[in-house]
Amino acid sequence: MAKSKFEYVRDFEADDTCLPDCWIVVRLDGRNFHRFSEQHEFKKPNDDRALQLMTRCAQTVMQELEDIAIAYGQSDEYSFVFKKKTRWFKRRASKFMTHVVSQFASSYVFYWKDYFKDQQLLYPPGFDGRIVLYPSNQNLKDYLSWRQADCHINNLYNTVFWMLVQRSGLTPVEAQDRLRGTLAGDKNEILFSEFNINYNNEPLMYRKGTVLIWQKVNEIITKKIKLPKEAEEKEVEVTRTKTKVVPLHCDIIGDQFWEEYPEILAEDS
Ligand code: DGT
Ligand code: MG
Ligand code: MG
Ligand code: MG
Ligand code: MG
Repeated sequence: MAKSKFEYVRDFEADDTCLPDCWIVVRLDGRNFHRFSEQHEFKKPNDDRALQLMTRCAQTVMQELEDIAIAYGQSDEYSFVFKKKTRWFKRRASKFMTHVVSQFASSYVFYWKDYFKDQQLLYPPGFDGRIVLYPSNQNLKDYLSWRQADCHINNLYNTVFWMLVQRSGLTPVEAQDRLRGTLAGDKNEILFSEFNINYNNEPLMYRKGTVLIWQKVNEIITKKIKLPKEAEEKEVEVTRTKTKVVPLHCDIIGDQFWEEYPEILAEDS
């Protein structure tokens, strides 16, 4: 094919191929969700609608894009882990990042009303994205552990903070002062002795965030078939095995999760 004299401008494009054999992680995060959550009256500290909408968007990303082995989300962020051996878009970093973030953002608007019902979406939300490569399985597990530990630390803090504000009538500054320098044990103790809350009984989705993995599920569907010798169509039940994106709210820091789902880190992924 004949090339135009302008063709040379292509050479100005930077090569952003991701290193081979590394896990490719894309993490996105809501832009200024401090304001967004206030304006849309998110329940504090955790709004089920908001968290479930985030997960719905992440499921869409996993279903629409290729080669995502696992995703992890909490608060206004989600991380997507692409398989080590993926050849999707020749491993170009910009393709991974922009496809993940744009698919997620459009899904957020598209599915908004399914979760927020009468609460109008007041302005178009945005998300930032970053990409990080992890060469070993241990690095990847440590990355995901880091995000889940972050979820735990923030959620414990926020749970006590909002109890002090909403139930004890402290101002946000007073609550902040009260919690300054406290350790996890102290916060658990405040929750228990002052509010009769055992932190371990708080919903798992709040404490652990959401893990998305692929799982085979059996579906029973009814099919209409026409037998050659019979005039009428007959309904029969057939079982189909489908691979679906399933949300879990479990610990991913310990070994148990990885032993239960060895296929996630399998060599050929
Ligand atoms: P950024 O990410 O630098 O653009 O700024 P923000 O404001 O998004 O900051 P970030 O991502 O560190 O913190 C997430 C914010 O989102 C934080 O202010 C709390 C809010 N948020 C996330 N999930 C919930 C929720 O379920 N309920 C409420 N009330 N707020 C939430
Ligand atoms: Mg931030
Ligand atoms: Mg944010
Ligand atoms: Mg965030
Ligand atoms: Mg195009």
